[in-house]
Amino acid sequence: MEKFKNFINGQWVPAVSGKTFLNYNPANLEDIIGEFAMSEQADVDNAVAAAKAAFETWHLVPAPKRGDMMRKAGDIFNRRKKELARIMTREMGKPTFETEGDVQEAIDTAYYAASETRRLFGHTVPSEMENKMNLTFRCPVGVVGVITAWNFPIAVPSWKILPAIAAGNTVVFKPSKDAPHSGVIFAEILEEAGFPKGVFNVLLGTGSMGDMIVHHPDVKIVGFTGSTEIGCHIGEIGGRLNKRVSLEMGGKNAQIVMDDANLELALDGAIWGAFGTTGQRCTATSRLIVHKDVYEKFLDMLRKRAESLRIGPGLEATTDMGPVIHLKSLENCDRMTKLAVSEGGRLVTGGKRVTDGDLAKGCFYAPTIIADCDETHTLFNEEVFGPVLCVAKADSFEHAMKLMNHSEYGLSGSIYTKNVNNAWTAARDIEVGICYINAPTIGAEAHMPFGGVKGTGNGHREGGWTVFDIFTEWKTVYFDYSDKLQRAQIDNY
Ligand code: UN1
Repeated sequence: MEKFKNFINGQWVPAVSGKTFLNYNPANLEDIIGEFAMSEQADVDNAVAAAKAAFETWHLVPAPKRGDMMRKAGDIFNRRKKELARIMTREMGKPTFETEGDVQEAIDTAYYAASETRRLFGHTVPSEMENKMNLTFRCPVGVVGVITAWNFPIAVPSWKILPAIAAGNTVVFKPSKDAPHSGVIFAEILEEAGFPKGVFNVLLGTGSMGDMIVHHPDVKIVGFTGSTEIGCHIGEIGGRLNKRVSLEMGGKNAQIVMDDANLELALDGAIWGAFGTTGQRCTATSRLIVHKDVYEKFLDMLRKRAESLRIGPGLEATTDMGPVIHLKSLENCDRMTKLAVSEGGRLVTGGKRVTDGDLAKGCFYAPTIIADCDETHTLFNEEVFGPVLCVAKADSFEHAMKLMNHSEYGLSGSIYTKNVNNAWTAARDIEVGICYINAPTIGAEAHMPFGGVKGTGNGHREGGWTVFDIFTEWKTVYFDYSDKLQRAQIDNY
C-alpha cells in the first residue's frame, strides 16, 4: 500500500510516533488510497519551528521575487491538472470535470497572487505637520496555520496558502483527513516550484492535531474552512490567545425563482447549485424559494432533471454526480430527509441510498428534493452538506426575500428574475457575502472576495485583493524631516 508522509522543512518525513491512518475512496470503500502519517504534537512543533525559521529570510525576499515562484507553482498546477484531478476525485468523489475546475481555481489563484506581489499597495498621506510624510505598508505576520475541508481539496487551500506565502508569511497546512493526498500534492508542487525549505509544510492527521496548530504560540494567524462547530471552537481559542483567525463555515444558501424568470435557466442553476459536488459545497443551493405561480410547474421540471442525473464514480466520464464523502454523511442525508418528511415536507424524488450494482460499495445518495418546506422545518434551517434540496413556496417577491433571509447563515444567495427593480433590490437586501443575479449560488471566481455574513464567517474575505487583509498587518510610518520636535495635535493648532 502506498505510504504518504508529512512535508516538513523541505523533507518528506513520517510522523514522529510512526502512527498512520487509512483513507478510502468514497465511490468504492474497498479501494484504500493509502496509509497517511498521523501527526501529533511533536510533528506540529517540528513544522512550526521550520516555518518560523524560514520566515526570518522569506519575509525579506522582495515580494515580486516571491511572485515569480508563485507563477511557477501555477504553471506546475497547470501541467499536472488532469492527473491531479483524478487523484482528487479518487479521494473525495466529485467527477473529474469538477476536480479539474478545482485545480483551475488554484492556477488562477497562483497567477493572481503572483501579480499582486507587484501591487501590495500602501498609502502615502499628507501629514498635519510641516516637513513630515505619513505612509502605510503591509507587513507579513509570520507563521500561518491553514486548516481546510475536503470538498475543494486544492482550490480552498490555495486561496489561503498562496496569498499567505506571496505576502511573505510561511505556512503549516493541515489538509482534511478525508483528502490528505491532495495536501501531499500541494507540497510536491510548491517543492518543485522552488520555495525555500520551511516556507510551506504539510501535516497529515485528524482534527485534534488541528487544535495543536491553533494553540501553538508561534502560529500567528489561522485560516480555517470547515464546519461551524469546529470554526467556532477555533474562534474561541483565537480570541483567548489574541491571534487572528479567519473562519469560513456553514451555509444554507437559497435560490429564488420568480414568476417572471427564465425557467429553463433557473432550472439549470438550481440543478447545478444543488447537486453539483453532490451538494457538498459551502455555497451549495440547499433551499429553493419558488414563486407560487410557477411552483408546481418548476417542481415538475426539477424532478425530471434530478432523476435524469447519472450517479456514479467520479472517475467515470459519464458521471454527473458522484458519492458523498463517507457513510456518516450518507446517514445524515437520510436522517435529514426523513425528518423533513415527518415535519410535513413532500418527498418529490430521491430520499434513498443508491445501491445498484457496484454502487453498493460506495456512498451514493440519490438527488433528493423535498417540497412544501418553510421556516419551521429543520431542513430549511440546518446545513446538510449533501444532495438534499428543500423547496418553499413564496407568495410574492417580499415573501421570497423574507424566506431568503430567514437563515442564521449568509454565504451566498441567488435570484432568477427579469424584473430589474427586484434584481437590484435583491442585490441590496439579500443578507449574504456573495450574491448572484440569474446565476446559481455556486461559481465564485478566484479574483473576487469570498466569504459570508452572519453565522458563516467572522468578517474576513478570502480571494481577490481582500485576502491580503487576512495575511498582512498594516504598519504606519511617520517620516519627519523637519529636524525639530513636532508635537501632533499640539504644535500645529
Ligand atoms: C466551498 O464550497 O468551500 O463558488 C468553496 C464556488 C466554488 C468554491 C466553493 N468556486 O462554489
